[in-house]
Amino acid sequence: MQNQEIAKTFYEIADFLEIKEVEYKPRAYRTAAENIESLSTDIEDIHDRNELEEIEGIGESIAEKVAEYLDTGYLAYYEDLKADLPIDIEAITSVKGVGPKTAKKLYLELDVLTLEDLEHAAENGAIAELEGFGKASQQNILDRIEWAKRSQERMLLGRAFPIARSIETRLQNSDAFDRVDIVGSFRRRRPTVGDLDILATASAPEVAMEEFCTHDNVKEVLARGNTKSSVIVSGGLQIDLRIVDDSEYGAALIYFTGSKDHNITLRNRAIDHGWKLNEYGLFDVSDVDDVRGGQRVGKRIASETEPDIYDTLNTTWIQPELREDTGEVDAAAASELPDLVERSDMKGDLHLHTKYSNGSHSVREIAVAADELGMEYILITDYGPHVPTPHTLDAETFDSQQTEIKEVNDDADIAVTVLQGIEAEITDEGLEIPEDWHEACDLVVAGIHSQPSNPTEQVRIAFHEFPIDVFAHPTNRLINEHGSLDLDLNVVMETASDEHIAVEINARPERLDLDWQFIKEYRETVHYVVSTDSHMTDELDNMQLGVSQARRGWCETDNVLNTRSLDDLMAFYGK
Ligand code: DGT
Ligand code: CA
Ligand code: CA
Repeated sequence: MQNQEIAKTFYEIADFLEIKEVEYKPRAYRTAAENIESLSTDIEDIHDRNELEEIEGIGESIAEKVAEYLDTGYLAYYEDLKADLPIDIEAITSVKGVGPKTAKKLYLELDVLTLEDLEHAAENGAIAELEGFGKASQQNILDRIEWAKRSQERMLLGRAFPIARSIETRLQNSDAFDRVDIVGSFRRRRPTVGDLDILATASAPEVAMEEFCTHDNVKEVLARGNTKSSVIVSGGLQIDLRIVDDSEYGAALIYFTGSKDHNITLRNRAIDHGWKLNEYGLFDVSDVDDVRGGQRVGKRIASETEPDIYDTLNTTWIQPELREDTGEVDAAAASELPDLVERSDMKGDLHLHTKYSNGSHSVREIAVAADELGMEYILITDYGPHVPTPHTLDAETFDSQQTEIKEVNDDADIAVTVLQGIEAEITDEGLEIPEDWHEACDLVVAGIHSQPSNPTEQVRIAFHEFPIDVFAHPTNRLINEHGSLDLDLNVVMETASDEHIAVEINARPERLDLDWQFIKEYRETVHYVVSTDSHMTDELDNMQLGVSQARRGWCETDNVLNTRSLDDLMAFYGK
């Protein structure tokens, strides 16, 4: 899986071309990078099928570059650009406000090659001295550098997903491996992962390790042994592989799934029984003088499977998404764990963009794709006026969209029901959309895409005075880019509840907004919807990411409105 690596290379090419003031091409490479980054399929498979040019935004010339990279592991065009300007452009421009041209200037004047160089230059005051910069922009860089560093250290779950799946499938299909599971934060579906942890069994561990460490995708081997190895794969992600004994697999699964705090709570539960729990098993150490005398001291009472261990500890098995030490062990002991919502419960998607705003596909294309995923209904929500983007609907495009939706609904070959909606901006004036749009829309989704000075009040008033059905990406955070709106969520959630407005769990990898901790906190107060906010058909599959966050927030089917049939959904809204 080299999707991320290629996307990153194309982002860099776009930056280098922008520095050279080449016209049009930077945009083309950036679009290609965005589309490749969001692909859920392995780009190598697409190349093998000779279908690179069928990827949205990829024409002949860019397809050739992808092919060259995949075939040779090298892209001459990129290497030439990089030789001219040997800077870590991707890292430096990941600092918000530092564009490619600024990066070039910082290189020429201050020899800034890396993010670390940039941080030093800002800390020692050199940037403020530069013409056109000053103290304020230097401080701005310092403030933003933490976000940039984080984005270098933790990969979005949605970006790690295809990489993880591809490695998992490869190892599962290999004769050298028996059992294979991805554990760690990935298994718990944290919104970002520091690395991927893989647990496996193998009859000949040396052979399995050899295969793992020498695969084409491995860029660097950090450590290599017979039971544990760490490598960096294409795209920069670290993968830790541990091979354990089959008889201890359950204990290792629990240990390496974490979280660390969940493990500590479990271990304390074991200690209360006079037992010892570690990565090798659950041991009765009541007859043992020194429990520190070894890892496998005492009498082994459970270790083969996770349920064995949880059962013996007198709790039910705990879903990995819940293992964050927020009360799940006590709930499991009382048999009161939630019956978590599942991907297969989802009947609709209530936030989708088409070509009428900045999506890549038509209403029909989105409908066909949603149909294939088995959705019962979808809500098309292109941007209304005042969303800060050039791609908003106007009277004419709104009408055309309405016509197209009707055509698709009349097409007997497409089973999914397409609803007309809108993603409206909440401004100081509330929702500034034409009166007749309200009538035409089946449901209205509203959100904030700017930085108002008092968002809580703005939201509260809009909720009271305008017919809003779903509050989109409530905090407007972008993981690894910027933080949340300064919202009083208590007020927002109470008002949403009073006004019968559902709160969105946005499934885009960089949003996953509302955050799971708040989902859990407010699940008794509001109804949620999980929506993909897709801008292309490939993104519809992000539903699983959104659902995983609802699960981390302890949501059951009842907590999530779009698990309901269309009739029941509309009944909720009194429509
Ligand atoms: P990450 O990689 O930062 O996204 O988060 P994790 O949770 O995957 O953490 P990682 O990769 O350092 O370790 C994987 C699991 O191994 C972790 O979830 C729990 C377990 N583990 C690691 N170190 C410790 C430790 O010192 N104590 C305990 N109890 N468990 C640990
Ligand atoms: Ca990890
Ligand atoms: Ca790890």
